[in-house]
Amino acid sequence: MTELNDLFTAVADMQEDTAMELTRKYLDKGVPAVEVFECYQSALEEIGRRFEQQIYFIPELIMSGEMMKASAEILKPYLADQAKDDAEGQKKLGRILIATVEGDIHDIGKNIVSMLMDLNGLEVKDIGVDVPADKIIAEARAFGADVIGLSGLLTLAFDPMKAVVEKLAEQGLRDQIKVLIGGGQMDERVCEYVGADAFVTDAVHGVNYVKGWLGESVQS
Ligand code: B12
Repeated sequence: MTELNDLFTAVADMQEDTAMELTRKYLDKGVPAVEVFECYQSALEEIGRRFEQQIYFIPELIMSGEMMKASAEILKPYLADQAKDDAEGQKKLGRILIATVEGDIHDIGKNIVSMLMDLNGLEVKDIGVDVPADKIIAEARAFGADVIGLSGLLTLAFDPMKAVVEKLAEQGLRDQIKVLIGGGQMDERVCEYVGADAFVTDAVHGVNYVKGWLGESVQS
């Protein structure tokens, strides 16, 4: 990833035009889209750190979101090409319902996860952001979901995630539906607290978990 240092700097320093130019340049040169994407993700982590240090404020967070969205548009066809070979000709592996939990409106990561799940042969229903637990469960039932994927970037997202798992259990659905939680703050302890089946901090591992659960071999 050393090669992508200039892209990292452009994103972290909010130089959107340079960032988009470099994104196109690296993709044209054949750098895998996943690597370019990972560079964005670490630059956004740096932006988050600068926000915590009060070097950046809300406008920068908003701008970083816009940059990530613009880059996702450029990356999408390349990511699609990479996943096409795997998924082509296969019937859908299973169904995943995806939502950002109540109180949290971050959706860039969630949208990327939805896109990657779809590209990898899953049937995806993405029901948006700030979704209450009851709605998530009702939608999962109606959709016949095998997996519920919950996104949350805020510490405040832990309790709403836990509520989904508890309500699934109350309704006797916990054994039928796997729960995968994702977001930068997720770790073993949060996973245990929430009662989820697994946690991830990036989309690619999320796809691998789901494929593993639904009978495909897991790759790292
Ligand atoms: C952009 C951004 C925003 C944008 C979001 C725009 C949008 N449409 O999403 C805006 C400006 C709206 C925003 C608002 C706020 N934000 Co904000 N935001 C960020 C920032 C800089 C980047 C997030 C991002 O998009 N990353 C890029 C994507 C690709 O990465 P990702 O989201 O982590 O997703 C990946 C993985 O986590 C995983 N994943 C995510 N979800 C899922 C789900 C599943 C099922 C799976 C499998 C995987 C998965 O896969 C994704 C792809 O690999 C982060 C910093 C950070 N490093 O996360 C802060 C951050 C999340 N925000 C933060 C805060 C505090 C806020 C605000 C409270 C600020 C305020 N005072 O108003 C509000 C909260 C609003 C709300 N109620 O939700 C804090 C949270 C701290 C905490 N402990 O709770 C962070 C960490 C910044 C910081 N370091 O302080 N924010």
